[in-house]
Amino acid sequence: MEKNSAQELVELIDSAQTIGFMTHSDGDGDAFGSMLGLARIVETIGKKAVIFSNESLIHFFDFMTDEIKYQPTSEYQPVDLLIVTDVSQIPRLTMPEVFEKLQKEGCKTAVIDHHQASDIGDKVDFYWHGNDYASAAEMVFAITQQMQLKLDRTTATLILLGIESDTLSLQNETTKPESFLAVAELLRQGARLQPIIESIFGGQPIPMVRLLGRVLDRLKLSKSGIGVSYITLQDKVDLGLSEKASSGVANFLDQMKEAKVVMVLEELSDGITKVSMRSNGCSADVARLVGYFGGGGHKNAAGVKLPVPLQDLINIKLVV
Ligand SMILES: [Mn+2]
Repeated sequence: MEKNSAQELVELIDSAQTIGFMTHSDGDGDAFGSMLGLARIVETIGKKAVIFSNESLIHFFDFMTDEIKYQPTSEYQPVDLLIVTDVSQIPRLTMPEVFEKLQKEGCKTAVIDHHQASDIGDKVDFYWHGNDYASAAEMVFAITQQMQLKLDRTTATLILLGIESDTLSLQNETTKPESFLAVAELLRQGARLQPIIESIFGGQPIPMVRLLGRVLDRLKLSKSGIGVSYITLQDKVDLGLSEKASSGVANFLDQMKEAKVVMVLEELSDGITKVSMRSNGCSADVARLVGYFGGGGHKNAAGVKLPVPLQDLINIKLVV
């Protein structure tokens, strides 16, 4: 009988003693949820888990920081196996240089991802491309099913948070019947839905609301339904915002009835601009579009960092 991908990954995990984990930069709920959930799973079967990251946890996880005990390392250290979750391109990793060094030192690398295909599969020892999964966290859930593991509340909640955030609480187009089944089983295993909903969808802190005000003031909507706005570095200084904000802002603008595609430009340091795109209002494939510029994501939600100053981008006149 042919092995399925979850089974193959479980065998890889079994053959390793120390396992490293990494995800994509600007980590979202699914990135952290899938990575930290899987790290806890390997710990429960007696392995040592090392989280490689130079990022702090995003506020979605505030309600569970005490139980997670997030202690990543931003330095190289040897591990037997590195598992990367929710990433389709090496440059998108939080620490691509650590990834490369690990590979050079003979560490096995495995990727589990649900983004549109890229060439990452050619560069690693194991690649599970679950493009029919709505979140990487759901793939992690499939691994726990394969292992026939009973999860603790914290692990179940981490995985559920990943699913809820990537599917906008089981509402977007990528949501499958299997997503509902996974959520049902996670709830049965003790996952806490209410604090997740509260932290992801239950209102924004005041600085974020004020930022939305500024973004709405600047919003331009073209005749064909393309909505564009932007966030400056000064906005974040004025409002005391530390996190990258364009993804949340883009999700908010995506609710506009008149907009087919929304684009939020966020000024980062060193002349870099992050572009977050959403297209839940139509069938446009924004992952394909940003793919031409080295970005990635999903059909209706994608992003890219461009080496172009914000000012140059907002001066471009939309003619569509
Ligand atoms: Mn994801």
